[in-house]
Amino acid sequence: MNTPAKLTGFVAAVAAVFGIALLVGATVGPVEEQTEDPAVSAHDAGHGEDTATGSAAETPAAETPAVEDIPGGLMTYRNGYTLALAEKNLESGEDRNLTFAIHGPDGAPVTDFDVTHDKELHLIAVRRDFTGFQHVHPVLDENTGIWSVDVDLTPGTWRVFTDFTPTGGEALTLGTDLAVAGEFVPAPTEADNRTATVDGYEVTLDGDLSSGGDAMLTLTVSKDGQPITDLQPYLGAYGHLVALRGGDLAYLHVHPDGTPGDGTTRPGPEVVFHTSVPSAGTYHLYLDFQHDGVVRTAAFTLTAGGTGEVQSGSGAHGDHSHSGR
Ligand SMILES: [Cu+2]
Repeated sequence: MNTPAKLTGFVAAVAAVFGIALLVGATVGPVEEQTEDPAVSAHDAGHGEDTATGSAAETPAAETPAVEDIPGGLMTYRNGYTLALAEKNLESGEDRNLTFAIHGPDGAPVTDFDVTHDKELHLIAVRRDFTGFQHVHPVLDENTGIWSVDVDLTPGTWRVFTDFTPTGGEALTLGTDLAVAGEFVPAPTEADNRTATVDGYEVTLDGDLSSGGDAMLTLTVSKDGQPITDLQPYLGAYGHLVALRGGDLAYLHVHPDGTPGDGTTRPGPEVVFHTSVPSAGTYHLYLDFQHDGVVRTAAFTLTAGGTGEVQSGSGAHGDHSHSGR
């Protein structure tokens, strides 16, 4: 047993790490005070091995820039969680089984999820030319962490989004590509479209998107010229809206205004949402609404004004796009 010598060596190692931390702090640390905290913890660390290891190891990690500003859906891996499809290819047509898992920070499939919008996980599949859309709710095998759901996809490349909150973690939207075999005919570029018709229902979209600003979007549902005033709740709201950016299919969070039964939110004909877009450009929006027991989807295309710049931390965005594949 040579504890004093061992401890001396350890303190030297901590001091070396501390020195590096100070250098890093001096180079990228935004304020002077930030170099003080590591100094205190590294100094204290000399008296106790366990806490020393943790403090020394965490000091450099604390300098890593955050990735919160990147829109959802662009990454397959984020915050330690990975979306893993069982197969990268799928046949076209009805009732094709899609199987996947969400791997957690420990590498194992996650089996505990919080319920958001009535479900533990929402799966949205969009063909990359925006001509196909599916919003389904896979079933989890709680023993294996394997999710499974039947989908109906046309030939082409699809983006698969999983929207979930791992228990004890933050809400995440992970995305990955899925190739569907068959004859693929790309859709022509679509102009802005604020009126959608589905199964005889007409849905109009009012409101504008603008880079960096909060937007209020009002969707109005009618059929045969008559406003629909008895929409049914779907996923805890009178509508569920998904917004995707053209080009990269960045997945934006959209919040419904009001909830059924709150005493003020009416079941149509208007359904109101709030969102904000990170840049100018084209956005594709999909509204799921329920009436007479059937969920239908209305699709829109909208161009957001603005400068075209990412609204905040543009330097960090550039850096992270490389690691975010
Ligand atoms: Cu859903």
